[in-house]
Amino acid sequence: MPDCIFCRIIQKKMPAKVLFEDTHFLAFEDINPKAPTHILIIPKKHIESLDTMVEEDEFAVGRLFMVARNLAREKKVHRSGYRTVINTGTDAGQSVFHIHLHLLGGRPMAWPPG
Ligand code: DGP
Repeated sequence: MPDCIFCRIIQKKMPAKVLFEDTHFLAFEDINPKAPTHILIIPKKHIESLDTMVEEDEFAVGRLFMVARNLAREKKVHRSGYRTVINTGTDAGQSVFHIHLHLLGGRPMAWPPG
């Protein structure tokens, strides 16, 4: 997707602080962190949102959580706890339409989210 910011990051046409990369996934620091640890984990396949995922995307979306678990351990927030969030659509505040899992940690968090 030429006009997708995250596709541009995948293609290295835009800089990002990359923390993990393999053939099909990428994780990088959020540009506007909401917690001491705030990482975005994305599939390299352009999937717009959870709402537009199809059955063949099931593994990719599940794998986002395994990458998040590993990064939470690397960042040492796994004992204190962390939050994983996928915003879907306007009401949820999704602003980039390339599915991404937020990994937030390093501070206590309120519930319910605003
Ligand atoms: P969401 O609101 O769930 O769609 O989250 C999008 C996140 O993406 C938001 O926390 C800010 C982050 N973001 C937007 N543009 C960029 C960028 O160019 N680089 C990085 N690293 N993060 C970005």
